[in-house]
Order: sequence, then structure tokens, then C-alpha cells
Amino acid sequence: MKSTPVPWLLLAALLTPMGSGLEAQGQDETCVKVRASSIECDPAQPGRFFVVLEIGNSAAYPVDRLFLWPETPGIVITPDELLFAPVPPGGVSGDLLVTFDVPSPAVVGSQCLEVSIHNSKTGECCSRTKICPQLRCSGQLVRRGDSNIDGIVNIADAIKILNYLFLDGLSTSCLDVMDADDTGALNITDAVYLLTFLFLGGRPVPPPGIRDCGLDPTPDNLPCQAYPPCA
Ligand SMILES: [Ca+2]
Ligand SMILES: [Ca+2]
Repeated sequence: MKSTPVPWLLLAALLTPMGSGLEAQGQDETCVKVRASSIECDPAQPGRFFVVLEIGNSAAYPVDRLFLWPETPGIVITPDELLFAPVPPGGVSGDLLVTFDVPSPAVVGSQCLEVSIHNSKTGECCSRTKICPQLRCSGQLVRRGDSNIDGIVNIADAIKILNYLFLDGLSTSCLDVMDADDTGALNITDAVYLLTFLFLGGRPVPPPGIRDCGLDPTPDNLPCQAYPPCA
């Protein structure tokens, strides 16, 4: 039987790359370079971060508008649309301040957002640029209650608190972990709170708790220079 050339044409068509031309339309991934020049916690509101963005315009046209979309549901970026002084091709913007509100300490960390830049007058735009700032407070990861900094919480930690409070000459690299009841102050109630939790079924130790390494989500004046078990 004589074969027809049609299957070969179909095969050739299937093997021909098709994606690049379509993806290029309006999806220039190099049109903007974004970096977070600073990230700070809001000491009055856990879960709120102030992020200063800076953009480099690699597009062939001036841009003056930025859109931001968080990848993680529940994260709110304010504003998610910024208008700013036009940045010419090759130029760099000034500082662009946005606020991130994360719904719980569990999502604190690297959070990605998609960025697009626009020329609000001509409508030219490009997108698909992504940035993943590290949303962390400046501070140590700790286990609350681990007062003697050995990585586990037990009666020795309550004793450490009492020794710190009532005996001279004891030092620590992390006062914050002694604040077992998270009042922001150290006193005998921290030892009592810890003992009650450990032996009498008392209320749990506040976040980050005794097992998981995490940041103290409530601001206070208890320093923590180092906490090696979570380093
Ligand atoms: Ca301990
Ligand atoms: Ca306390």
C-alpha cells in the first residue's frame, strides 16, 4: 500500500516549537527588575511588615505605575497599585513603600508576589516578574520558655528564671525566652506560669511556644542576642 505524506506533516507540525512566539506577546520577563531595599516589622502590630521596593525599568518606555499580586491567599498588600514619578527606560525608581499584612505567624518568611509595570498614559505594560521578600522581623528564632537555652523546656528552665531573678552573677544571651507568660516583663510569675504549664496542665506557653522555633510576635524590651538551638 502506498503511504500518504500527511502523517509526516502532522508529526513535523507536532515537533515544531510553538510556545516562544506566543509567550513573548506582552509577557516580557525582563522589563522590570524589582528588589526589596528594606523590610521592617511594625512593632505595634504583629504580622505587619513595611517593605520598601525599588524598581529598575528595563522596558523600552517610561513607566509610572506598579501592580502587585501576592501568591499566598490571605496576604494583603497595601497599596497593591502604586503611581509614581515616571521612570525612563534604564532608570531606577525612588523608594516605593508597601505594607504586607500576613494572616498568621505561620506564613511569615519568604513570600512571593507578581509584579507588573505600566505606562499609565499609553497603556504599555509588562508582567510576570516575581519577587520573594523575606518577611521576617529582625530578631532571633526562639522557643519560649527555654530559659537555660538547651533546646528543651522542663523544670530546669523554671529554676533558671528564679536563679536569674534572685541570684546575682547569672547571665544569658536571650532574656526574651524567659518571658514564659509573654507579658513583656520578667518576674516570678514567669517561673510559676512555666511550672503550672509543665505539671498542672496550665495554659500553653504563648507563641512561638516551646517546640517550634519562631519569632516572638509581640514587641517588648527583652533583648535576645543569640539563641543557638534555633540558629
Ligand atoms: Ca531548657
Ligand atoms: Ca513575663
